[in-house]
Amino acid sequence: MHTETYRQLDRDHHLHPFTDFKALGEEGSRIVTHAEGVYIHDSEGNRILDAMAGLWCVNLGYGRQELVAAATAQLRELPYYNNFFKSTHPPAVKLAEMLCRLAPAHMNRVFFTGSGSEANDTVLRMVRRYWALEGKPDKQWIIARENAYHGSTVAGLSLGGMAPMHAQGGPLVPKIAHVRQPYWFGERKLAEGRDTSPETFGRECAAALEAKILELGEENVAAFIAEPVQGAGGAIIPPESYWPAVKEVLARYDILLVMDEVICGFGRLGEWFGSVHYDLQPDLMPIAKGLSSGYLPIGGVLVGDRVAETLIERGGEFFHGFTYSGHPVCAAVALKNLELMQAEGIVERVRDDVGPYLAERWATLAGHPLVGEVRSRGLIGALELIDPDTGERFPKSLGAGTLCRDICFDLGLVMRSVGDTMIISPPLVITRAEIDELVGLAREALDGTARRLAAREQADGPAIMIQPSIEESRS
Ligand code: PXG
Repeated sequence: MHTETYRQLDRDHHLHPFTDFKALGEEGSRIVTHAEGVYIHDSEGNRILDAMAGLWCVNLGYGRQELVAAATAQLRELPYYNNFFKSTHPPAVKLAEMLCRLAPAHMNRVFFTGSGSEANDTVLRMVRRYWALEGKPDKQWIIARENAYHGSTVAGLSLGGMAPMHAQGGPLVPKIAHVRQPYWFGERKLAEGRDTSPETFGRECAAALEAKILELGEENVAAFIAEPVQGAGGAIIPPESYWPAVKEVLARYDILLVMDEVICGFGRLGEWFGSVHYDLQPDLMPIAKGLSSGYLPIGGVLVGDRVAETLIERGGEFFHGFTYSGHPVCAAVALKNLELMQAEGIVERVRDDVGPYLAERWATLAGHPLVGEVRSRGLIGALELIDPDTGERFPKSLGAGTLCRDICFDLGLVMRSVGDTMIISPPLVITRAEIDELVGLAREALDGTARRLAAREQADGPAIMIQPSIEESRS
């Protein structure tokens, strides 16, 4: 079919996730047809470096025939059976065992789901159930963070802290509170215009968590949920003081720690889990995305011994599960994905080789006049766009981030914008040469963005009204 035919059918029949349906209908979709390694290809013949690994998930890169073979073999053997009613199948069992081997030593159980959102629904059910079984049914409050993303189901949306999402989804799940995020550049430096050090700010954010626990009453608080590094919120890498200070706070109170590893899990930060990178011992870890390198949908919750033992010994039946919990084909692909990551030393490669290399190359963008801050950790990176004349954000109406994102696409690079924060999260198999290409394209895109913004300002205000982007519906 021709590109225009696809566009027309897409416009007529397809409602896209996180999309202004009308605006996209007018603009038309990009049709991605195939992919290999770190590159995607579209129906108009463009080859584009996918510096987002799809949606933070294609960790092993595109086109891995071993994953295709694992799926095909499993489809032939047993395309579907469930894990309900005292049944299971080899792929689910083998994947569970392997995951628990890779997870921190105190995590020896996994509950499978079909996605990260379902994983966080499971988290919500599990933590409240845990405390009820412990004889503390009042411990129901879950503390999350502002601007967090934990998924799009009602529980995921409620745990998340994105105000525009909350405005559409209510009423939300009760007894979820949000505390401030450790986003020094956006919150402290720009929004508040103060220059407290990142380390002080990190400790202040941990103190805000403690204040919230005291306000709600420890006897009413079930858990704190957070990502090691906030992904969708804008690749927010907390100040070094943040996690140690949060650990100190949590040690004073009896509440569970849930680390959302949907993005940071499976090598993104140079360890199997972001929690290991930050030396955290969570009670629960929701996982998805990189678990199967995105080849098939699968997620889950890794459960620490403390919670698992209570659920097993005292819980009776847990009335929760999904038709596709531990789907055999998804599980077979996830297992093969983890085996390949292990055999090829992908996690160590991120930690010792491409992670430090990206950090070094990415940091060279700091000198660009549009860039107010550069940060990276493992294979996550961000650039904060600012107006060089004021050192502040550009007026929202200029849509600087969206403009930069669109210029990236035209140059052959997928780089996301979250407001005016540009973010990357490339496949973990990216080579040094491809990192050079990525950084070169990002620099070109920044130059192009600067030129276009200057032209607009000269034309006395925004000449072109920019369509609200998918990303901006969240920021
Ligand atoms: N937790 C985190 C930390 C996530 O990033 C989810 C849970 C939900 O997972 P599912 O599989 O239900 O989507 C996510 C998902 C983006 C973007 O544009 C990010 C996600 C999903 C879609 C888009 O950054 N993260």
